[in-house]
Amino acid sequence: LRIDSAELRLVRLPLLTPFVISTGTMTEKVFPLLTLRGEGLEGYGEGVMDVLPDYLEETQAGALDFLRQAVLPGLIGRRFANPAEIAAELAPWRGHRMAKAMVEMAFWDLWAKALNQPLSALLGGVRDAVEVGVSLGIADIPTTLERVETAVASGYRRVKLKIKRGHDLKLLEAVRGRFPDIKLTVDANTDYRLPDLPLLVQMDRFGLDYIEQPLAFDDIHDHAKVQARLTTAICLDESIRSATDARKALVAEAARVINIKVGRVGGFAEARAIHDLCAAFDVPVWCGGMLESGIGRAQNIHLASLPNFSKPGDTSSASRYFTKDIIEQKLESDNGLMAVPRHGPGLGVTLDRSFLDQVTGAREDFR
Ligand code: OSB
Ligand code: MG
Repeated sequence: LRIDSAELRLVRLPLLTPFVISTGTMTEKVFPLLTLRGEGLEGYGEGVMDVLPDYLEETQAGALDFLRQAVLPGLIGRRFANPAEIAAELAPWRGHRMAKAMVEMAFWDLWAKALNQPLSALLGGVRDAVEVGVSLGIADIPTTLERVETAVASGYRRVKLKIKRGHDLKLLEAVRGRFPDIKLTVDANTDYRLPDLPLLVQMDRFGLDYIEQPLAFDDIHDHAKVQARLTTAICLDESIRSATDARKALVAEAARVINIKVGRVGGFAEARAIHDLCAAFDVPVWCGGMLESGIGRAQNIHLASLPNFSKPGDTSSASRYFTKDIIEQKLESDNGLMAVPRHGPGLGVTLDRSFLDQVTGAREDFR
């Protein structure tokens, strides 16, 4: 499969509701979108790095510079037989997993289209639809209760509440008090430290399915200390960038659940390796999200069709985030189930090109 050309866009989509987490507030989703072309087909990869390094270290400026200087010009005119050959090309470079994921994911899409297969089939997916929940940003307690009510009424399979220091136990009292039976989780996005252990222990009484990423983004060791003292499972997100990280976390018993974001870990092959490793440890995984547009959402849904994605993911209806998406299909959940998109092979979605042009800030071509 020969790569004939590549195109890199920076896209901006306004968010319907500002999304607040412990590290900051997002009012629009800004993301790089890579297109790889070959055999008359196109493959797409959406990047999950933020403008500034507030989730992990990668930034859009750094990622775009890396792709344009080190990666994309060298791919044009070359042949790659399968995704592993592309991954081998990217492997020597340090870090930049989110940027590498864009290239790897776009190639998987292109390759799947060349083979006329749905991406999920090539990844080893076993489901036509995946279970999803919602991730609710930080808001005052009455607003949060309303949002939980709406999510539960829509049939979402789990509610995840963003928390931070000073916005945790009271929130949980209120939500658990009103909704005693829902599957409930929290995500701290790294806001706590080991001395907060007594507070984290108090969360055990709320019957949470897991506590996501309480401690530092680059920590595994201290999470093991906390996990040993909690009955509630710890779920790692930011701390797991690779199958090697996952192995260390599993061996250390730092987590009993892992959130896999394909865009965070460098692509589908690494995501699948983490998935398989967790299955071997009897640790369930679920598919996280980064407020992606339709391309990133399609990437997530295909991945989440693999067997060990046994907890509901974060890929809720696109209409919760945007008035209009860059794809022609509507990715909407039905009673907490999101169908794997099958409007053609690969990612199974098609771009709304005129709208994409409207929301594209900058575009670069490599040929
Ligand atoms: O930690 O999972 C996270 C969004 C931005 C950055 C980090 C996270 C999130 C979410 C949103 O939780 C998930 C989604 O709705 O896509
Ligand atoms: Mg998270």
